[in-house]
Amino acid sequence: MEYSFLKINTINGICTLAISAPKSLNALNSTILKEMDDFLNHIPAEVRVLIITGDGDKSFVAGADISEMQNLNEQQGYEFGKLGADVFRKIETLPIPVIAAVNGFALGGGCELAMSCDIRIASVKAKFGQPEVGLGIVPGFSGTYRLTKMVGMGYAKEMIYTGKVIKADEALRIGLVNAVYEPEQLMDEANAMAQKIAANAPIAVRYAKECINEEYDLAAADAIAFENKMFGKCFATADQKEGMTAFLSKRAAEFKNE
Ligand code: CO8
Repeated sequence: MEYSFLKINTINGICTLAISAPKSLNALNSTILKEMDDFLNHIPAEVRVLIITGDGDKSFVAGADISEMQNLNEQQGYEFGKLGADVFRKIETLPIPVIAAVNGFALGGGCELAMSCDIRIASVKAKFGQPEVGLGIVPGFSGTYRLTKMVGMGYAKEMIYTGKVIKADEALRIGLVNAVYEPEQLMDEANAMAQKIAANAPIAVRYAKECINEEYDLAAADAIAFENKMFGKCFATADQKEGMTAFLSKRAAEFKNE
């Protein structure tokens, strides 16, 4: 599939996806969401980490496309919401880690996109918010769910009810992002983090992501049992033998994703 709104660049197993809709500050319309879905379905096996950012220097994603949503009826609104929610869930459960490099506005669906990624880092210019109630809708791409999990019910309710926009330092303070960098450093830092991840055993990283995601909504006993099962599965991989042999031999491990 040819992409009109996605810029993709893969170097040494690290793929960067930049959403590019300059006329609307990278707002997500249904074509972009379908392109993202297709892209996520066809990520090459050699990719170890995905970085998602916004094209240009002003916006990560300024939300879902308001002009597309303006005249939707209830059923169409449901379907548009589900399209975005399904794509974001695909990101959340992708078998590789996903880093959001938030370079500017991350509003509404943009904040929700960032929250579907495993890790968020931001430029000092980034701004986050869930302004949906000011448009007569609730956050529709799983924002009520993920923001509440991420920053706690009290702050999520304040952000969602007021629609207030917060700066990067406040996002850092409430735990919405892990780190804040100068704009020109952001992609270098995202790549450095991706390289650190990519140097580790790919199956172990994949299982760790699966553990964290699955265990999040489980009771303690079930969560611990799930991790125990995944821990055992690691010992069926060649990379576990390689990782431990390399350590004991005082050499660097050469993982083969096997
Ligand atoms: N949708 C469509 N167009 C947009 C959007 C958007 N979300 N955001 C910006 N644009 C367009 C503007 O209309 C403008 O177009 P034009 O040049 O043709 O007038 C262009 O981008 C540039 O924007 P501004 O002139 O407004 O730029 P400013 O620097 O003055 O302001 C802001 C930047 C603050 C980001 C401002 O554009 C803004 O407030 N945008 C809307 C932000 C917003 O409300 N986002 C949430 C949208 S709702 C949503 O995301 C719901 C997700 C769940 C959907 C569930 C489906 C049912």
